[in-house]
Amino acid sequence: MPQDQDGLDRDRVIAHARHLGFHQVGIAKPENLDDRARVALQSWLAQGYQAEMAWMADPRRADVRLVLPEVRSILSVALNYYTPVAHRDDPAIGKISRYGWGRDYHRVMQKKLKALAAWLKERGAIARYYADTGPLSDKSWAQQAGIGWIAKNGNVISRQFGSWIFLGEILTDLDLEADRPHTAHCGTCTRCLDACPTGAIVSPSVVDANRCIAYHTIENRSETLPEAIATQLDGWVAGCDICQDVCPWNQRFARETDVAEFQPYPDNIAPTLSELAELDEAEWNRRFPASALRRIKPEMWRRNARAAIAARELRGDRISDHDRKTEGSSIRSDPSPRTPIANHEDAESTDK
Ligand code: B12
Ligand code: SF4
Ligand code: SF4
Repeated sequence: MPQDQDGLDRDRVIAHARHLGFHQVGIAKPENLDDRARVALQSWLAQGYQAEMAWMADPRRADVRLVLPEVRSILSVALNYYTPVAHRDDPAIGKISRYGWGRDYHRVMQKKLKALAAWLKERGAIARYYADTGPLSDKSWAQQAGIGWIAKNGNVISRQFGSWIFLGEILTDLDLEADRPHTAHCGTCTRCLDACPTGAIVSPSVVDANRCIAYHTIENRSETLPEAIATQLDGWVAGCDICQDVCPWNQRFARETDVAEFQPYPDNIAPTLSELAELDEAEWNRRFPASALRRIKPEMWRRNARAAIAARELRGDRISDHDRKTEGSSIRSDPSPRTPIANHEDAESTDK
């Protein structure tokens, strides 16, 4: 592929991506992925921090050329999803993390990526797109492409939007001029490590999924949650935003998205735990159409909500009689949240 196929240079590609609505766009080179990133991924896997997410060990994740041998540039894109709505700190209410409040980000992101890839293909380029849908390390490419830095809380933080951004990529054979990798700006801050209630951020940027509330509420398919997780839910039933909420960069840089589809579905802002503890298939379909939260099956919602109710009872928080009735045995007596969860039947992964 010549450098300027049909006049496709870096500025034109970036301008078109912006025109399609991406909030940030950067370019990385396949050969430039820092060796330290590969080593860190291998060490993360070696320590079992992927829990039951076996698909994380796909060797293509460490070498993008195994995904597309012709790749010469990686376009990394970001969409801001922040909406200025606060979580309710009410013992009867379940907390759903921001990423899942509105329409499924995979759909929103893929629609734009598909349009960008089609535009590139019409001009003779190879273009393949991913939005958490392939064995790619979204955060590493975003950091390489200058979108932001991989922060101590394990998320990419952008100077324009904080960490409330979704990431995606297009792999192309176009030889486009790269951006400079983003520098890190956490400094000596440790707020996220200190705030994580389960000690899941085992060292700066390294998240042990076995200890992470987001993993257990979204990915863990077991009947019960480990006790050390369940007792720390503090109302979180779908993901967890604690390590992002405490981040000073988010308090400074977050600004409302212009993507209407990311505005919260009304039922997602303050669902009662008692309702979620009894969620059936029909209500699940009604509440979560075209939602990333469909990854959490009805029985997982019930498990999470019952565990949250039980945890609040243990802490002596006042909850309604109705909540008491629905409280179940969703806490597994397991002293170690690091123990990988057995019987994880569903091999479905975000890497489709
Ligand atoms: C597996 C996974 C999870 C797991 C593990 C989390 C994790 N931090 O790895 C679980 C289920 C816990 C999870 C939770 C969440 N996730 Co998630 N998840 C992923 C997934 C599929 C892979 C991430 C991954 O590769 N992890 C493995 C580790 C080893 O990789 P890493 O953190 O990228 O980087 C490590 C090394 O590579 C190294 N490294 C990387 N580059 C470099 C460079 C240098 C110089 C050095 C020294 C090191 C280094 O540092 C890290 C050390 O372990 C990505 C999508 C994708 N395909 O990439 C989404 C993704 C990371 N998740 C996302 C989101 C939104 C979340 C949640 C916020 C959802 C929620 N609210 O509950 C939480 C946040 C939890 C947290 N604190 O990280 C977004 C993050 C967007 C952003 N702004 O960064 C992503 C990118 C999806 C997307 N396309 O938008 N997630
Ligand atoms: S998402 Fe929650 S449990 Fe996971 S690392 Fe962040 S604060 Fe800890
Ligand atoms: S809270 Fe502090 S250490 Fe954690 S990600 Fe934000 S700036 Fe970095």
